[in-house]
Order: sequence, then C-alpha cells, then structure tokens
Amino acid sequence: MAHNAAELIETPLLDGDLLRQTAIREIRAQIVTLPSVRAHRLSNTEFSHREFVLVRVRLANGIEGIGEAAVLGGPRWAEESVESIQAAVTRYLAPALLDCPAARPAEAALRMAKAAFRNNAAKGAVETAIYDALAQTLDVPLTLLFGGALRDRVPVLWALASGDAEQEVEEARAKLAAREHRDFKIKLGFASPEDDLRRLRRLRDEVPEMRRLIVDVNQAWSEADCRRFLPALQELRVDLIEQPLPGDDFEGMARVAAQSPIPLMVDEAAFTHREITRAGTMGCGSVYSLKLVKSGGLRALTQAARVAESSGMELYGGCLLEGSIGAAAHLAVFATLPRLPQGCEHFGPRLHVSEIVKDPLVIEDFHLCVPQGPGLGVHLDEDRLRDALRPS
Ligand code: MUC
Ligand code: MG
Repeated sequence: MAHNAAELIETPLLDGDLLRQTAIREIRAQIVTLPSVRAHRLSNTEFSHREFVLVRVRLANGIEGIGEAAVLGGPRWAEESVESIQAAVTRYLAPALLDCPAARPAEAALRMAKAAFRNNAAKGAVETAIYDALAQTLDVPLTLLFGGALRDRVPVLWALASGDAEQEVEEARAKLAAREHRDFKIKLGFASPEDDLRRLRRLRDEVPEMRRLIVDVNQAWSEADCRRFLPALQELRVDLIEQPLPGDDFEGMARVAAQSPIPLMVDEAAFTHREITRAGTMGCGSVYSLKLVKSGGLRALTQAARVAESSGMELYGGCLLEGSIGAAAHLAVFATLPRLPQGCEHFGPRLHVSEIVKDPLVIEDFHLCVPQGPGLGVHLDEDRLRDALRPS
C-alpha cells in the first residue's frame, strides 16, 4: 500500500526516544573549492580546481552528519552546479526535512522526492549526512545500516586525464611505484580518436606494468567511430569501454555492444532504476557504473546495484571525483555489495592538493580502505574547511 509522508509521520512510534533525539533541526550547504594536483580533462569539460557542496545536518541530540555533493566543471557532466545544489538544499530540501527523524531515512527520502524533482547530487549529499548522523547516534559504522561490511578494502584505479602523454607516463609510473594503483582509466574524447589512440599506445608501450586499462569516452564518439576504432582498442588490450556514445542513444550502444569484443560500461545513460533496467535488458553494456550523483541517495544506490545486476550488468564502483567525504559514502555501500567484480575508481581524495577532513581515506597496496568507526568514519577539519570555503 502506498503511504504519503503525512501518514508515515502519524504511524505509532516504536522508539519515541530515538525518533525525538534524531529529529532534524538544521541543514546547511557550503560551497568548497579545492585546487587539483593537475588539470583533469573530460570530453566535455576541463578543470584545475574542484568545487563541491558540503552538506551538514544537525539533529536534536546535537550530533552533526556530513555529506558531499559533487559536480564536474559546473553543470557539464550532469545538470547540477554547486550554485543549484546549494539553492536546492537550502530553499527546498531543508524546509521539507525539518523535524523528520534521521532514524527514518526512508521517510527523509520520500520527503525529498516530494520537495524536488531529480537534483540527485543535492539529495545524495543530504541523505549521506542524515545517515552519518544516524549511524553516529547509534555508535555504529554506516556500513551496518546497509547490511554490514563484506570487505574492508576495495581495489581502486587511477585516471590519467591531462591529455599530455609524457606527463601521463610519469604519473602512471609514480602510482605503480607507490603501490597505490596498477589499474588505470584513460579519459578519451577531448582529442581526435587518432590522437587518443596515439596517447594510449604510448602508455601501453612505455608503462608495460599497467594492468587493467579502461577507457572513458564520456559520450564523445559516434557509432561509426566505435566501429572504426574498436579493433585498435582491442589490440591495445583495453579491458572496458565506458559510455562511448551519447547517454540517450540506447539503441546505438546496444548495437556497438553486440559487435564489441570488449565489454561496454554504462555511465551517463542510466540514472534512474528504469533507465538501468532499460540499458541492461537492451544490452547497452555488460557493466554499470554506480554513482551517488546518479542514484540520489545511498539507499537508492544499493537498490541500483540490485537492479543493474538483475538486468544483466556487473557492478563497477564509479565516482564523480569526490573527496574523502563522498568517497566514504560510496564505500559504505560498496563494502556491503555481495559482488563488486570491477572494483572502484575513488581516487578523488588524491586528486586534490588538500582535503577538508582530519582523516583522509587511505590507499595502500592498490586498494582503498573502508574507514572504520561510527558513521562515515571521516571528520571535518574546521580550519582546513574555513580556508577552502568559497567566499560568499
Ligand atoms: C566519469 O564520467 O566517469 C569519474 C572519473 C573521472 O575521471 O571522471 C569521472 C566521471
Ligand atoms: Mg564515466
């Protein structure tokens, strides 16, 4: 039976104390700017500093939870910008959530769905902060609220995205030498396919120790490009091709996937559960990239994983270059998934020259460690945050 938010609030309280203690009292959204270690290029945007929105949710018991809403280079990767996220949170989501108990995350998600259409990055960050505050209140790690951790670390790749082959060779060698990354994602699509392939060939030749190679075209190729350049990608032993065609070209992706000896990964094409089902059942790809900014919440992210698998796709732990807060949120779900055969790409915490948490995530032995401790397991460093806030 369908419930609306009002009915849910009126249901008898099982634990009135917990509901009272976790009532949401305040939600803030702050724009943070952090310089990147180098320029990062995608087919449709480029940036040398990253902006995101830090969401802080305070409960009646005084506990504060945090969440991160990521964008890439303004409203380019998807439609949200830091400005739109800040407005969506403060003007629409926060008023709708006032007094909602964090101990009822399903109700919080329902209230947000009623208050705003899509705005997934904004909702994902608010929901993360709610879950963080709830898990801290219960004194349990966030993974426990999603079924409990099945792993304490996840293989993590690094993205080469400067477009400068010499710099990328050096960067790959440094990551291998530090035993941080041995699998790499190469961003394509900002140069001609011929130039991209020259770059790839140089990497393969000069860094033979690189293990898996994924290429992410970020929607820049046509179906004809795919037919032309797939044989070369196969020759270069590329393991996975991410979203070569425009996100709305489901038929084209399915045709390319049917011909490709290399599996395709669905990224920008599928945000909603219906889109994931459609992409999987049409055969648009054999792998799905899970992202909080696509699912709009951690609970929806766990559901997206089930939908993708049941539609025939393997799971890959995607990112939007989040720092440690957003990466920890993804890990809280990734750690609980029965299968995550493609590992994850949460290298974002290392792409920035600094972080706004006291305890940045640890990468060792080619894995990203799931933070331990109550809640998300990462904590704001107020001094660093003050320095990183965008002046209003
Ligand atoms: C994307 O399209 O996957 C994630 C890693 C990266 O380099 O770009 C992002 C977005
Ligand atoms: Mg992608």
